[in-house]
Amino acid sequence: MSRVFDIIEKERKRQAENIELIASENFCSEAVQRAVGSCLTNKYSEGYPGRRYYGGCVHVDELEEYCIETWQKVFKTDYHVNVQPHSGSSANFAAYLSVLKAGDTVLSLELNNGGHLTHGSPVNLSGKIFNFVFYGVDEKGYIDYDDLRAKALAYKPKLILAGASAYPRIIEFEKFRTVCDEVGAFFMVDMAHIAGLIAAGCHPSPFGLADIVTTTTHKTLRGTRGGLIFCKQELAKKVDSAVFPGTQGGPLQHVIAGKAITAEEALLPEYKTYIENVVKNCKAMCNEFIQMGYTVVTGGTDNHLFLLDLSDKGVTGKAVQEACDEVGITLNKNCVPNEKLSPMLTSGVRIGTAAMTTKGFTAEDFIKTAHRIDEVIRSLQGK
Ligand code: DSN
Repeated sequence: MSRVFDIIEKERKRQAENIELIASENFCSEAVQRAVGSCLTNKYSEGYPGRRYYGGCVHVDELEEYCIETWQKVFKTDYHVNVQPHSGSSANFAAYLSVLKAGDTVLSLELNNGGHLTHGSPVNLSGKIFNFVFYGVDEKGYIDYDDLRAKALAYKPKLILAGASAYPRIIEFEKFRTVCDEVGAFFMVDMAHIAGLIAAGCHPSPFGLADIVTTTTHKTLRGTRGGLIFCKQELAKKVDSAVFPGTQGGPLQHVIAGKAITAEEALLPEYKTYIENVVKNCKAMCNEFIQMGYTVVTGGTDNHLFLLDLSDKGVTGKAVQEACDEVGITLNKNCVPNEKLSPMLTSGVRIGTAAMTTKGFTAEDFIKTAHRIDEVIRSLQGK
């Protein structure tokens, strides 16, 4: 047997035994894994259903159309859907290319304040091709909507982007739409982190407000790794051609099958209960840290994650991440607003409850884990 299967087995065991608190991770179902590991991986199908560059696409055409319809049901939308992006990053690039030209100005949330690498970081292609400018967060860590409007009026961006990788609060999409209308900008939402909450009705929806919505399918949506783009019907052709042939070649039909099953699962009543528990558990764990005297960015959470600001604890995010790894708790270091340390060290950690809620953790389990992390942090303070 290949050595690869030994490695997979070691990772399976790690996932089974560790407490997984990385806010962007989850455990997808056996059905999703079976679809992604299926014979569909053998099929080339460049193009779109009914318009392929290869023969033998009758079954993948049916699959891709079914996947599209099922995602429209999940978000109760008639937006056009492109299910081919290989990842969230690919989805974002195609979305940008559908409405922007090189050098155009885009307004987004900065990486250090909770944004994402593909939202214009200078080390990412997005920041090299487009002229990204940034809005910030206020002193508590909430999106500063006055700053958003001021920057929009000052820079006249062609596109304004809402969405974050490390933002614990509700994002007020209507406020973004109002600013976009005021300056004539396209409105794009990258809902990757909160897509599951939106699907379950636990976060306001961007559909009907945003021109383009991108997401991954593996975070709170709990599916296979991959990306999706939704857009208003008038942008459908532009988005499709930005994905293929603009930025990708052949779609991954085995992954599209996994995305279709992810959508089916998100339509089940038990998925809504799951997401409600994710949010309830997150509040319980976050409140326990507050009770223990920790500084939490924005003072709490409305979603599936929260950020501990450790600047007043004399430990770095990196040290806490590494010490937690040693006791079987997986989380990640994270910048906090107005970060003073480098992204390799950071003053904070990000904690999410989506994955362990899938494993059946209750609020009490998360509270116990908060105390375990506190012990780890206190042991570091003595060093
Ligand atoms: N890198 C992911 C996260 O951890 O939030 C987002 O793509």
